[in-house]
Amino acid sequence: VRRPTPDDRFSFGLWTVGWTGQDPFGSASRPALDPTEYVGRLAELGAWGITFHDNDVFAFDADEAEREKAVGRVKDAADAAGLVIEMVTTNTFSHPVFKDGGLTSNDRGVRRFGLRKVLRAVDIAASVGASTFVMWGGREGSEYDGSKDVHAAHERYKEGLDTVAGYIKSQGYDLRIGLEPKPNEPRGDIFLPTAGHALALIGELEHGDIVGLNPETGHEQMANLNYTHTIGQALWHDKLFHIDLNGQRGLKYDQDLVFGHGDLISAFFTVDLLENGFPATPDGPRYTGPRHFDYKPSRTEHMDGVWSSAEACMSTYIALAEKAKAFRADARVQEAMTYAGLFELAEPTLGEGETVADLLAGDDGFDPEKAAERDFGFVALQQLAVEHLIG
Ligand code: 3MF
Ligand code: MG
Ligand code: MG
Ligand code: MG
Repeated sequence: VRRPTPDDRFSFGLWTVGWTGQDPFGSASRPALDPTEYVGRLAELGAWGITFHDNDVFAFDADEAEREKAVGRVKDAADAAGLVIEMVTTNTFSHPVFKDGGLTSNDRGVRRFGLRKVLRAVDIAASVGASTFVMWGGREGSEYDGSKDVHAAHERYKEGLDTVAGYIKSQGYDLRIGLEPKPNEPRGDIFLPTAGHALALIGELEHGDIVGLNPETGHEQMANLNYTHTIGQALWHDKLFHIDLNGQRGLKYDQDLVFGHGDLISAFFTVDLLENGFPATPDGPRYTGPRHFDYKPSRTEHMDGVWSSAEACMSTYIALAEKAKAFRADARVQEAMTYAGLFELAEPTLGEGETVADLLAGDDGFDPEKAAERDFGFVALQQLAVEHLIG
């Protein structure tokens, strides 16, 4: 597999390679490096960009001068390494003040504090030239249904999101918000558990035009959903603003494995969709955003393993992109797709100018018994994908 280059637009959260291995059952297994060290190393590996939470670069209680200095250092390091800071986000989940949420806490004082923290992070995002502002409401939710007024919580979620989006517009920032759905963990149940829930909320917003999605592979899979379908539908809505690629094996805690180390066939079709469109527009694939990884280098690994796991995310993506190209270029695949009727689906069901009355008027000689005899050959098509995948 060829080496990644900035043209691939791979990016990493500082919290990914920066994860020290602390989990609910154990303490850190690796040292924490200075944020700037991760930047230089990621650039050497061929990454294009980085992303961070406010508190990945400065402490929760940092004052304004400390915040500015810390962000300036990371920005300088990114500039020196030739990396883009493509996305910034807010940590409204680690500090115990957010134990019942940031924008939807029952405590109004917490909500006002949370909103101020988010708005400050928006300023940081704009100042470092990010184009996406992600909002993952990790603590927005509950453990007990009796403890939360779900109606009011969504009113406050909408109020919070519209306040942030309205602020972005009023400041003239060139930023869009990407909501990140997740069904559970750390809350028993998190609001906006899936991309579909988030899309529905976006439809209710006053400033929904600049609010879209940042779906994560593992998060959708934790809800037993098909990630490729999720991003496919998000693209159809023109709402796929950003992605968090990683790996997950089944319905369990958020594993944040290396991309491809979960469901590999699903990862193949995710990359096929991102790279090859389906259908591509005349200008190329529909998704033009970063290829962003949100994974955790396993707790068992030394720092060397951290870097090789970051490389693994990129090289697996590149390998799958090459295989997906070869898959589509294969004449047998095109033939199997035609046989499967894949290209027929793009044709509108009603003819041009045809009314419902026209449709109801005649059966156009359609014979359901005959049509029921049709073979689609989907299994043969899937096997061609598997053959390309295992090559
Ligand atoms: C948690 C996540 C988050 C979000 C991040 C915003 C810590 O499961 O995925 O990572 O991605 O807060 O990008
Ligand atoms: Mg995850
Ligand atoms: Mg996650
Ligand atoms: Mg994520």
